[in-house]
Amino acid sequence: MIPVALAIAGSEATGGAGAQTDLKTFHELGTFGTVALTCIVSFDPSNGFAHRFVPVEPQVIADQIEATTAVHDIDTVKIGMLGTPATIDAVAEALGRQEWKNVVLDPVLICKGQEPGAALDTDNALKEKILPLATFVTPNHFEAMSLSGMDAIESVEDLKEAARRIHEASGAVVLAKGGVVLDGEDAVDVFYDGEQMVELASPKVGEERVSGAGCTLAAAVTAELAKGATPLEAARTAKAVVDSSIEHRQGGHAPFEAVYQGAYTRER
Ligand code: PXL
Repeated sequence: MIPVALAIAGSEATGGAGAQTDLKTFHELGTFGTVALTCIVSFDPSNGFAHRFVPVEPQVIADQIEATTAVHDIDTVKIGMLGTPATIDAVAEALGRQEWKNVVLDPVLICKGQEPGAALDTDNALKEKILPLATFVTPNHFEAMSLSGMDAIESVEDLKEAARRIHEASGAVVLAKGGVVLDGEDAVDVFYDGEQMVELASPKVGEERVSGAGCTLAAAVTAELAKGATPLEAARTAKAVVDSSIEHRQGGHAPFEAVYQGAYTRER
C-alpha cells in the first residue's frame, strides 16, 4: 500500500499554493494524496490579483473528511488555510473523530481577501482550537511572532526563542521559517522538538517570496511523516523539496512566481 496523506486546505486555482500545491507535493514524494477543501481562493486579475475568498460550507468540509477517512486508513494530516471561525470549528470537530499520529499545521494566519476584524477572530480560533491538536507546526516569520507573542524576530537566535515558546505552548514539534525575511545569505529554518534545536540552512534563492513555499514545506513534512520518517528527517527533506521547488519556480502574468515541485525527485 502507498502511504496516504490528507490535506485539509483551500483551493488556489492557479496551482501555486494551497491544496493544489499539497497534492503535487504529496505525489512527488510518493504518497497517495487526498484533499478536503476548506475554501476557494481565486485571484482577481482586474484588481491586482487580490485574493477573492469563498468558504466551503462547514458541513461539506465535514463530509469530505468523513469520506476520505472512511475510504482510507489515514493517520497523517496537513492543515492549511482554514479562513473562518466556522471552518475551524468544523475541522476541529472532524479531527476529534479519530486518533491521528501526525497533525501538521501550517498556521496560515493572514488570510488575504478577508476583512481584518474577521481575520482576528479566525487567528484566535486557530490558536485556541487547532494549535492544541497539532503535533508539528510550521510558522513563517510573521506567524512565529504571533504564536510566540514576540514583538520582533530579527535573528536566528530570536527565531529559536520563538520556536521554544511555541513548543512550550503547544507541545508540537516546531519548524520555524526565517525565509528571506532574516538577513544573511542563507534561508534559515529552526527545528525544535523540545530536546533538539537544529538550524537548517540553505542558500537563499533570490530575495523575493515565492508563492506556495510554505504550503510545500508543510506538505512535504506531512508526506515524509506519512512514510515513517522522524520529524527531523521530515524537516530536512522538506527543506530540500522547497529549495528545489523555488529553484524551478513558474512565472506567469501575476506579480509573483509560484513553486514547482516536479523537478525534485527527477534530480536525485
Ligand atoms: O500560501 C498561503 C495560501 C494557502 N492556501 C491558499 C492560498 C494561499 C495563498 O495564496 O490561496 C488556498
